[in-house]
Formats: sequence, C-alpha cells, structure tokens
Amino acid sequence: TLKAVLFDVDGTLADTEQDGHRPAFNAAFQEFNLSWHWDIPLYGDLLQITGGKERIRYFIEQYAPEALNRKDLDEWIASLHKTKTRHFKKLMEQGGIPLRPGVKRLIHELRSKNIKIAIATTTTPENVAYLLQSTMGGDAMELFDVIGAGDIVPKKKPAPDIYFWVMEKLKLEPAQCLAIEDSENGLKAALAAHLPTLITINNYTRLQNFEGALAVLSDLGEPEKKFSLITHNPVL
Ligand code: XBP
Ligand code: MG
Repeated sequence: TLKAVLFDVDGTLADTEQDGHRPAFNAAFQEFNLSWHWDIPLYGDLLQITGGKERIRYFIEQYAPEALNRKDLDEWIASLHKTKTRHFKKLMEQGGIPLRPGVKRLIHELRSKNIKIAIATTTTPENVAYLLQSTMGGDAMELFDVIGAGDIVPKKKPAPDIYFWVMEKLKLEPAQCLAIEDSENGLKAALAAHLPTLITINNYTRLQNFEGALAVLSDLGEPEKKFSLITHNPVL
C-alpha cells in the first residue's frame, strides 16, 4: 500500500522555471555586469542541465568560454548563484508564482489519510521554503515529513541519489512510494530509484520522453477542472 508521495518542486509543485528561476538568473547576471541573457528558448535548452550552479557552468562552456580562464571559477559561480537565489526569493515574496492545479488539495488529502509527503528536488533548499511559504503560508514546510534538496547529495537528477536519500529518511522502500515529476530528467532519477512515477507535464517538458512513467497527466486536477490523461503506460 501507498505510504508516501515524493514530490519534485520545479515544474511539478509550481511553474517556477520560466518566470521564477529564469529572471532570477538574468537579474544576477545584470548585477554582475554580465551581458548574458537567458531568453525562454535558450532556457528551455539549458534546463537539460539540472541545478543552477551546474547550469551556469554549462552555459559558460557552451556560450562564454572566456570565463573558464578565471582562477576563482568555482567560487565565482557560487557567488553568482547566491545572488540568483536572492533574486528568486524576492520574486517568490512578490507572490507571482502560484501552485499548479491540484497540488494544495493533494497535499492536504494525503496528510488527512496519513500518507507521508516528501520533497526530492535539485533546487536550493531555501527556494523550497520561499515557494511553499509564499503559496501555502508560514508553516508550509512542516507539512512535509522529509525535505531533500540541493547539494545534500553530490549527484543531482537524473541521478537517483536524492530519491534514495529521501527514502532512507522515510525508512520506506520504493514500492511503498509514488514519485510525482514533470521532466525527463526527474523521471530518470525516480525510475533509477525504482519508484513508480506519475508525470504532470508543463510547457517546457511536454515533448520529452516519459517512457516508463505510470501515466502522463496534464496536471493534478481540481474538483472543478478535471485533469486529462495524455498517455498511459499499460506495462506498469
Ligand atoms: C530543477 C532544477 C533547478 C532549478 C534552479 O530540477 O534544475 O536547478 O532550475 O534551482 P528538478 P537552483 O525539478 O528536476 O529538481 O538554482 O537553486 O539550483
Ligand atoms: Mg522538475
């Protein structure tokens, strides 16, 4: 029987990428007097690299290799990324990013049925707090039994490490859990951790490969707005 649901954050709980993380990166670049700008299509491409620091490094390698000569490259990326997190916080506090349909309802339904809820994400832990507090109020973090985020494991998604970390804290086996993800990288991580996984797509991820998912849904639905089933994998 189902004992826990493990939620991804970015793209799953809320559409944070396009109007949250992306402008936060751009604001940090401006603050550092860089002429870099990540537009919507470029950001879609950069999303194949999970983790903000990793994404900046990948961008430098592809588009701004002169920065590779910096002796302090690691520290510089870290401080650029810290600035990005500060801007992300500001954006979340302005409250511009709502939870996706059905997320709040599902969280409360699971809790009322004593099914544990957890978070497994590559995003910085503070970002999880900023999003949850701005959308569900000050105590929102306490709704979750385990929160696994950011650099707590060295290898980010698509590696399964964050899911293994969360399941160990929950003291549960994969077959007792359900993962909810929005992206191919997230699905790969969850499947590599042997987790049954449900996908809710968004604009950045709708054309990705979701082979192996239990089902691919438009969203988690609300009583008044039923979700639609995009594909169903009968093998699982
Ligand atoms: C989310 C990410 C994150 C965010 C930015 O992937 O890749 O990197 O884009 O967060 P997933 P940070 O939804 O698969 O966990 O800048 O804090 O890393
Ligand atoms: Mg995601």
